[in-house]
Amino acid sequence: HHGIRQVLRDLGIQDINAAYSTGLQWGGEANEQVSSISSPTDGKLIGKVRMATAHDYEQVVLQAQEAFKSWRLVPAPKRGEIVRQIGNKLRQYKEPLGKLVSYEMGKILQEGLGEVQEMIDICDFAVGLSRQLHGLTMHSERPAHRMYEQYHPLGVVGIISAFNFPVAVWSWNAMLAAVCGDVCIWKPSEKTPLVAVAVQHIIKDVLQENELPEGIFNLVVGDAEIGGLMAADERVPLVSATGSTRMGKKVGAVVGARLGKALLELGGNNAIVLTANADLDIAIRAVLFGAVGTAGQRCTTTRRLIIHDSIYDDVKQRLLAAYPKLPVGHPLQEGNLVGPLIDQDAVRGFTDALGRVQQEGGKLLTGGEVLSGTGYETGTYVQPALVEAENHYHTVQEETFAPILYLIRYSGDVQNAIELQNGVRQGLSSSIFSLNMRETEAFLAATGSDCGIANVNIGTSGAEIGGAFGGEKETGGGRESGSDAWKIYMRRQTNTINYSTQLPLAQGIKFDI
Ligand code: UN1
Repeated sequence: HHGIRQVLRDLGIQDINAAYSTGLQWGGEANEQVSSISSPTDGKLIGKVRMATAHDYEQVVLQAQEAFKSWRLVPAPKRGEIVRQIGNKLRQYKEPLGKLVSYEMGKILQEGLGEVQEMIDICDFAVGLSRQLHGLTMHSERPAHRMYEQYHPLGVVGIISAFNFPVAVWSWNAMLAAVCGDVCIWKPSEKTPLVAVAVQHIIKDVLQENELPEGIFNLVVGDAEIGGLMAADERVPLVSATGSTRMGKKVGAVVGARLGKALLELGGNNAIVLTANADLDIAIRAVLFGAVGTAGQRCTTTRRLIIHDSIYDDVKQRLLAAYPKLPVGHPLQEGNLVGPLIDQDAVRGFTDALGRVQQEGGKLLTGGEVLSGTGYETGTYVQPALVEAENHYHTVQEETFAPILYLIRYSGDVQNAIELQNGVRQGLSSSIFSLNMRETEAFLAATGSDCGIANVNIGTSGAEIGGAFGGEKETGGGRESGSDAWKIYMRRQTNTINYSTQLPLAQGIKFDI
């Protein structure tokens, strides 16, 4: 179907049913627990994967630790050279890999290709970074002393990734970790392991071509138990986890209890503020992409639209005109903009939330149907919903990973809109549409948006890789990808060197015997 067998062959996956579990072995082993992966787009079986056991996990950690011993000695720009080759291989495989992302996860092909592009871009970023892992030098308070800091590789980095960005978010972590001299163990979402297997194949080729151990990049396809082992494992100094706040609280607590480092990228409840001074022509386009793109399954999806009284009816009419026309259908078919939800559970989450919000007083304006009939046999396609609601409703306060957009009215000045925007437990992404600089600057000020990402005249989703990505409050506080996010993947060391014949003590302390 849609040539997916050919796609798998193009990716070098000859016999997916022979399956994979770890970075150690490619197929062959007797399978105890096998997971069948079918596409949310048409319900067809794509392949089966052997789930890793605790024993497999143990082997992978040992392999990773062994690889770290040599990888950390490779000069950082030489590590960058390996990442450059990975980026080139990804360019070569962009088309089939993007297709597989689209088919296994359900996002439209444009977004599948965009996801692979994000991987390529972070490779380029990491290559440049490999020559810029620098610390600062400080002036010592003591004569003939020098003080500086340096960054050393950290060790084994655990990466837990989510189904919605099944490969890109891993690459943000893995490519930075790699140039930093770390090795990583990747536990992809159980819902999207095949694309992870495909990526591991690509990586494996690069490592083999360079006679490097495969233990630099490891893959463990497993369930929450494997994630739990990783979180508790003192041999894994950093665990980077993307997913729900519920998952992050568990992982964060376990990592924290052993004083490990956790990089958490969790739920969002992202709002766009439309003030009376918004350019509605661009704003509506941003709202549509943010709210229904990826079928509402991005952590940066626009979930709340905070609209000024004076333009409320206009905005509502424009959205009401657009929503019923949204092309919902097979994501590999050109022209469709909204694919399926990942599975039946997600569909239940969507319909439950719509039921609950209406009980709380919300008004469903359009959409909300689970689609049926030709092309929709899987029961995973839904019509994106528009709901008039109030910010304090329990349902509005939660992140429902589905295309529901809550329209929320505000009056008075922009500070009232900011209060509503900040009035949720999550703090990932936010944006304001206004041509009035007093309003936009208020939104960006210390008393403005409390999110990790705050935009002006662009939407909440689709961040570039060059910036630090992540959010505050229940979003978990982690920052990944660009800017100086690399620092968490290294250990910082402060060095003070005395080249005098004396031993002066800091703080002027006299300690002479
Ligand atoms: C996610 O949904 O976990 O900003 C990541 C965006 C994408 C990344 C989303 N670049 O929407």
